[in-house]
Amino acid sequence: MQSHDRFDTLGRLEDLPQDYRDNLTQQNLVPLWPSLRAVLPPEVPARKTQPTHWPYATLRPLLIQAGELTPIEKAERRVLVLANPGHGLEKMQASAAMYLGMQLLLPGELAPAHRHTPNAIRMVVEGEGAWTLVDGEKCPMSRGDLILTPTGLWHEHGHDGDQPVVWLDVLDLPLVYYTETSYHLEGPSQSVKQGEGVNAFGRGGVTPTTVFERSNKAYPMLRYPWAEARAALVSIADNEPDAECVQVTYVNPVTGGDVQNILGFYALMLRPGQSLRLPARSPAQVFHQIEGSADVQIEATSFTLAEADTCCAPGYTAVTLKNRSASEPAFIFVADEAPLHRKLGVYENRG
Ligand code: 1HN
Repeated sequence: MQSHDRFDTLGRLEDLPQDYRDNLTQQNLVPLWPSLRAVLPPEVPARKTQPTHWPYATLRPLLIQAGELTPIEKAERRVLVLANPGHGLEKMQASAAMYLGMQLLLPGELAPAHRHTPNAIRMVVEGEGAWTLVDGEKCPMSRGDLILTPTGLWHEHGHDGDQPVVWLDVLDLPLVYYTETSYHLEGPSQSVKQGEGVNAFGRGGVTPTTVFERSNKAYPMLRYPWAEARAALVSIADNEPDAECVQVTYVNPVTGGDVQNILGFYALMLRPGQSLRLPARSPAQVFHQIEGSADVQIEATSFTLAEADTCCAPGYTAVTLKNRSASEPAFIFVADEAPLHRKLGVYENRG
């Protein structure tokens, strides 16, 4: 009898005579049918990405210890990678396309100039006085600021303050590495140029007119101050008391599109006591608590995000976020793989 599940028991490798299998192997040939279900499972993709929580309270002392154990000259970038055990820690990935790391820069240190094919962003976690120089634009780093280091742009980090500075790096390294396009170049320290950046593009609704000579950069704005994103969220929440989701997307102010090609970045506000269910969509997501604390429910897994904590959720999974405070708003930075999924044509929202 034929039915819709007529292919449910496919032939196994062991069903084939050994000499036939040996002949295939010798010719670099592989039968598809024993592996077909593994690469094309029914309904929902196989995901190695596990819900994973990296509390800052336990990460921070280990990062400070890295500062004592390894001088910057021996590290170039002093980073502890937030690795998802579902992928294997050695793969250094949070999800299929996202890499996360917490980077420590101590007063007076310099992380030398380089550029590379993966796109990076920094989300500043703590400390004052550090800066990153991206494509000649000197970007001061304050808590909650988002700073872009898009593909191919020179960047280096320095620190003129007197306390440790820590930031979260989010890169599309796993994807770029998988496509065999990941490499870097070293270079001399870059000179500071008068940037346009936030001065030219930092006001919503207006951008500089382009008919006169302008630089026409692919990445016109590199630093997104937290004070501006926070103010936007608070004003949306005040203006739309019934809006369920108070969220902003970090965009390229000229195109209005995502700030980078592969990963998307957002800031989200939970009202006091609010519980917000994010629908099951194809991209994996990362949540980093900028202010306040929140309970995170990812199917059967739940975490409490304290300030500066980070967690990730696999794709095709609904996530519920709940502000633990009944009196203060909570603010969460979100990174996801939506731009990549849209470009690939595999983006889905399953509700
Ligand atoms: C990188 O260039 C930085 O510039 C940080 O701070 C982390 C992880 C992998 C590859 C390049 C940085 C990185 C990285």
